[in-house]
Amino acid sequence: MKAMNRDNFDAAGVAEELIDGDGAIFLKGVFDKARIDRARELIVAETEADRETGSHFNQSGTDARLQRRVWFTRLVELSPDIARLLEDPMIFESMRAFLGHEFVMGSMCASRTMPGFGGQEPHIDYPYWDFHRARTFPMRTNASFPLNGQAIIIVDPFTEENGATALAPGSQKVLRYPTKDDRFHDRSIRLIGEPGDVALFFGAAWHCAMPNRSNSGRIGILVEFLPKFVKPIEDLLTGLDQGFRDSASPAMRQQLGFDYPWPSTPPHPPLN
Ligand SMILES: O=C(O)CCC(=O)C(=O)O
Ligand SMILES: [Fe+2]
Repeated sequence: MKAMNRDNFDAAGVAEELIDGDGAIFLKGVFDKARIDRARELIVAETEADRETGSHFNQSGTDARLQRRVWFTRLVELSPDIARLLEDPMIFESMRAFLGHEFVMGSMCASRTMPGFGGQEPHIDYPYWDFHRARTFPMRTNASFPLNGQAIIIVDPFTEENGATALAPGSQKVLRYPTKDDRFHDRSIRLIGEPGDVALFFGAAWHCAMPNRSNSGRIGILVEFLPKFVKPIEDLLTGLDQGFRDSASPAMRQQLGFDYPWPSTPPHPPLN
């Protein structure tokens, strides 16, 4: 899998790799360790309790309790700086190139898989997450243009042992929900990375969180990006801290959907 850092970063190159290449790329050393450590401490404290926090693609009821999630408005309450990781220019410019200049964020959660977590089923992400019911999508829906971009901000080191995400390179090219016959585990690679690295991928690529066989948690911050016209899965605005909302930067306002409100009128006068 390809990787870039701030010195050789090229947004068009990222977008090309996501659609025509492996479907995934690593951005190395995006965030410094101190900033990630501060986020980590808050997320660890928040996920100590054994309760179900709305995870999905799990293979058993026990796993749902071992994949603990902290959702966007709560992350903002814990620390606006965690939400502001989304403003990083490498992530922002990559998604502008990939999903259009007015792309939005559809979901952001910290996900901590606990020791003993069994791993997710191989899947594709929203809006394709129920593509096993392909008939509920428009005819000829395919992956010739993207309706999703994913980021995993790595908080704990992602290792084979603790369940680093598995992903099948190139699988994004044929839009299909993976089945047992696809032998996902024979053809997947692992997203091994260090705190502060960011894995970007096209959610049409088959992937899943893997079993956590270590004796500590594995935290990643999972972000879903969407073109401006796709409905986000998470309610990002109800209960969102008013101060955060009022002081949001242009990059944050765009990602919260303020540049493309609903209900709406056409944003530009019709051409004569
Ligand atoms: O946590 C991971 O490694 C991947 C999570 C994921 O793919 C999902 O929840 O959709
Ligand atoms: Fe996923």
